[in-house]
Amino acid sequence: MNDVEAALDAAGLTNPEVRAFVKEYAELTGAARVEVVNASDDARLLEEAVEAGELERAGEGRYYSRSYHKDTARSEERTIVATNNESDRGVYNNWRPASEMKPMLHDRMRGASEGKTMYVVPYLMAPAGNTLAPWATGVELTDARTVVLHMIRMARVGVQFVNELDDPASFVRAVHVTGDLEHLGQGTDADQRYFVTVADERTILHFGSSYGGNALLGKIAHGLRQGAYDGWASKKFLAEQYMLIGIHDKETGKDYHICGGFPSASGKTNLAMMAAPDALGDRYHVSFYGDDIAWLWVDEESGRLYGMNPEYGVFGVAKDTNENTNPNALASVAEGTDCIFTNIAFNPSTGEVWWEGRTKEPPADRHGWLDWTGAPIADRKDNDTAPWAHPNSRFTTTLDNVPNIADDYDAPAGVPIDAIIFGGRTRDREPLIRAITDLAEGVYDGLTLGAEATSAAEGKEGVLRYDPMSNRPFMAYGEGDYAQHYLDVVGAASEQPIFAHVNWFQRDAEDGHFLWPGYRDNLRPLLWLLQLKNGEVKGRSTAVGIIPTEEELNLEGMDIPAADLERILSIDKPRWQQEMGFREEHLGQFERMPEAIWEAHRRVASALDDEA
Ligand code: GTP
Ligand code: SPV
Ligand code: MN
Repeated sequence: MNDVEAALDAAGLTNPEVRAFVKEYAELTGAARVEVVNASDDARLLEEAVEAGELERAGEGRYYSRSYHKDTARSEERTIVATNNESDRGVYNNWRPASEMKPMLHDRMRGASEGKTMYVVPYLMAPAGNTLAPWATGVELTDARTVVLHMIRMARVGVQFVNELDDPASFVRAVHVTGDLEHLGQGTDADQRYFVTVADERTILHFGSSYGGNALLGKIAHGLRQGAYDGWASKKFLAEQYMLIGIHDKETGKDYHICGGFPSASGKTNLAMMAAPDALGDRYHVSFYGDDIAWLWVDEESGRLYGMNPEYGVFGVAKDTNENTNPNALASVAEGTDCIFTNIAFNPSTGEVWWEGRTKEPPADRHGWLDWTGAPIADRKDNDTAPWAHPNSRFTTTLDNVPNIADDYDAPAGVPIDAIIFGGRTRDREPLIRAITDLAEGVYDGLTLGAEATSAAEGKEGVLRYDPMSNRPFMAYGEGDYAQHYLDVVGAASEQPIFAHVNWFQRDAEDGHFLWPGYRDNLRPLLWLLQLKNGEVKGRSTAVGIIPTEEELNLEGMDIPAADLERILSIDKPRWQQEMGFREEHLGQFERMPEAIWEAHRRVASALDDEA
């Protein structure tokens, strides 16, 4: 183990607490060697990964990786929040005692990295100098080089972040051990995987996957679960699965910032990368701050609610990304960006990539193409309709590759928040947008967000489930306590953000087509929301919020059938009344749900009954 000391010395990693942590887990996992990573190691590590066959070149400055075929998404039932206090048990956090989970994970990790390199990845989940930086520092230990390459893209990485800590012990200890992927019984009764955040010990122990949120521990495990727990324990902030955008109005010179939660694979990245529709582009510009995580706090100086994106990159869904839906996403993975694609279809002989929805039809010449499992497409039977790319296949690229990245995305201050929106994939009932001006009703609305399950998590597609604040898979403590903390943080702001519920996914009951074209046109309801907040439009009041009149919504340059428009701007009262019963059941599961939330529920229910 003297080699460990030597490696840490050579890398200039001086923090004694980090050194002790590295030594402890190098010993436990039996790793053959230790290597400290800085972002500047990226080019060399890419070369090594290509050499080792972990990545393939997909043209100039683009890379391709394939994950094990049973390791393609987060696994919610294998994900646990453990603490030393049972009152942290919630409905969704799969709470277990720390005293049970830590030894169990240590047993699984013991000797499991034998012969491998243990990479030491010090990271910061915040713009440097941000007021929440003390909660944002961590060290991920991982035995997978591709995980390191993803972490360099998704987080700010370098030894300076741990060497500079005021309190050398104040970093999140994150350990990722891949395990023997072919023998973990994924999805069976003998499943060996466990993804555990020991929240009150600020320790993350993930075993048995090298995919996405299971393995990039800065992102979901720290950025959401640990962040949420720390934000509550410190009473200082919220950590949410939110996108964060700026809207610049060139005519008035004003800047607005909107953040919002949509469940996994429900449109955050697409909204954040939005190019304004052609007809509105002369006046409005949308800038990207974040597409998956926002931390929110009240700024001491101004008293306003502020937000920032703790991440440094985008881990985006590939499916349906094309020139029409999301030109900025395509540009962010162009040649020369050093992006990494995972589990899409790949043609190693030409370096081309493809996924469902990239073009209307797959490449006509199937020669050389491999599907996401590596099987040649040309060998497929004619009636084989299996997708070429995995539905949860993704691209990973850094924020500075995103064409509409905000000028000040890296500034320590963060940005003031004007509006908070929630939206799920809901095929009926939810209108295009309904605005909510009352804090408790806004929080109530977030808590009753429902969506159809998506491919980002293992589960049944098309089944509606509640996903409070789009945080169901990331909930770190009890939902009632969470609701109270949300009310406290946002309620303390001097100027209240306006809330809204949006739905881009309402479908025609007969032929199933989307009633709203979505993507770039989603700017239109957001502009209406800002106008409403500014008192420039009035909307139409309903029991479930204020919705735009047809005249108020800017539809310039847009073609939408009148019947579809009418549907998405109306309230289906019987469906809503039925929904209120489901909500009562849903909220009733949670302990310590604040009375303010129940009052909001009763207000909406009785307003619905009163409505003509
Ligand atoms: P996570 O990274 O899993 O948290 O997902 P996300 O919320 O960022 O979702 P993303 O923007 O990647 O979109 C997921 C899928 O929804 C993609 O296949 C998109 O093409 C599709 N999508 C996004 N926005 C819209 C929209 O406005 N309308 C329709 N019909 N589909 C959309
Ligand atoms: C999500 O599933 O919400 C993601 C992808 O953002 S992952 O990082 O895998 O969790
Ligand atoms: Mn997400």
